[in-house]
Amino acid sequence: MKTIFSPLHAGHGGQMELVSGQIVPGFEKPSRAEFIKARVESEKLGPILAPKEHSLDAAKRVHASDYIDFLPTVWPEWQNAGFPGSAMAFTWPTRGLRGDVPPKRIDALLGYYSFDAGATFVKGTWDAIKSSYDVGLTAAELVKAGERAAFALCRPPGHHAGAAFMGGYCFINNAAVVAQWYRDQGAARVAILDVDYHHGNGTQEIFYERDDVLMINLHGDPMTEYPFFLGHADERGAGKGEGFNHNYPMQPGTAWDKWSAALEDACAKVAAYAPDVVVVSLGVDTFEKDPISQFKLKSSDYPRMGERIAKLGLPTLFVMEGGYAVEEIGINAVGVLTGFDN
Ligand code: Q9C
Ligand code: ZN
Repeated sequence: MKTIFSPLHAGHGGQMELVSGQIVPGFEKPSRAEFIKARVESEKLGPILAPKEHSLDAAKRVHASDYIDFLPTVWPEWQNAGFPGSAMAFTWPTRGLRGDVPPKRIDALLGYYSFDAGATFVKGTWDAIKSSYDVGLTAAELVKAGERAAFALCRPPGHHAGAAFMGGYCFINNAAVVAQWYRDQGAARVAILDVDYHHGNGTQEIFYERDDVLMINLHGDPMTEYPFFLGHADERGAGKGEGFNHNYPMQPGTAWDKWSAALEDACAKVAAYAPDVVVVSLGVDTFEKDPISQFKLKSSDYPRMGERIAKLGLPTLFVMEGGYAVEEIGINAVGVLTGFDN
């Protein structure tokens, strides 16, 4: 299959993040995408193509317009304010505070438009976000034009970003953007299968009241795993969307036997839904050696994941999400894709 990749992701680098009370170098770093690209090449997965530029209209179909307009202003405003370091939120409008009045300071606005301190900006961040969005849409166009599958090598990832907030290394929700784009291009139904270790809270929020986009999430139980505040099994959709959201929270230590049983159930639901296209939020932080995750999948499990998804027999767009064991991230992510292609 073809891969879409942009070198502009690399400008989003050198961030710091808050872990266990310490500020440490960010896990979501540029080498992630470079290792995946190198593996696409060495495995001869297929051609690697540059993205086409797109307007932000497709982003505004799933995100609030003011949120999308805010993102390119962050780094210039942070610089105007004279703040040192990366642009990072520190105050959030939680229960009991006003979440409806945007303040007039850039550091406060970062809190208004986020749910954690995990989506930070440096000089090249906006260009990387925009390139990741272009990568997603360009890959989506390949599948619309008749390719059986395509790989959007997105960085930064997207699935924690909601309609009007960033967080968890995510800014624009690339998977949600392409799912909505397929609907707008005439697809009757789209299924999103999120296999990242973390619950795709942003994607769930965006489609929670809709029956035209099926959302299925396999992830660490939010009782003990990030993002903590969404992703329980009783979240099944609302209104028209009731019954079109499915969560499979799993315990720390989950290995392929249990994980693949959840995938089997998920695939049965996707097949029953009979979507025109499947969008896979492809995170490989389920890997046993992932430095921030607690599942125990092995490198040999990823091709089996790809094979099972291929068995659906549906046009499929893979959108890169998480995975932080950088030495093995290419082996694991591309393992899913070669497993799909075989
Ligand atoms: N102790 C994605 O995989 N918290 N985002 C890390 C480390 C944030 C993960 C804490 C994890 C975000 C796209
Ligand atoms: Zn993740």
